[in-house]
Amino acid sequence: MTDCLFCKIVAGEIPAKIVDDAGRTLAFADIEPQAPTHVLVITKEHHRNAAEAAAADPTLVGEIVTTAHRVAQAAGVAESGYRLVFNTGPDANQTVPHVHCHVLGGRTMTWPPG
Ligand code: DGP
Repeated sequence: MTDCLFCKIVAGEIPAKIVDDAGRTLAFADIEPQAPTHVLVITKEHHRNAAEAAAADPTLVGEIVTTAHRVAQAAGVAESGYRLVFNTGPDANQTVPHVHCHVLGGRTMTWPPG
């Protein structure tokens, strides 16, 4: 998708700190980190959100989660714990309409989220 920010990162047109590039997913550091570890895992193919990615290919969201866990392991937060977030739609404050999974770790999380 030509006007999609994350598609431009996939294409190398916008720089990002890539931390994992394997198969159909890409992981890069969030530009506005909310935790010591804050990485976004996306699909290289454009889907607007997790539900649409799952509808297109049920295995794809599993690949995102597998990548997210590998990212957490590499960051050293897999054992202490981490949070995965798929914001979907305006009430969830999804600001980039390309499926992305936030991987947050390195601090104690609170609940409920804001
Ligand atoms: P969400 O609110 O769930 O749509 O999260 C979008 C995230 O994307 C947000 O945490 C900030 C991040 N972000 C926005 N623009 C860029 C960018 O150009 N580069 C990177 N690395 N992250 C970005």
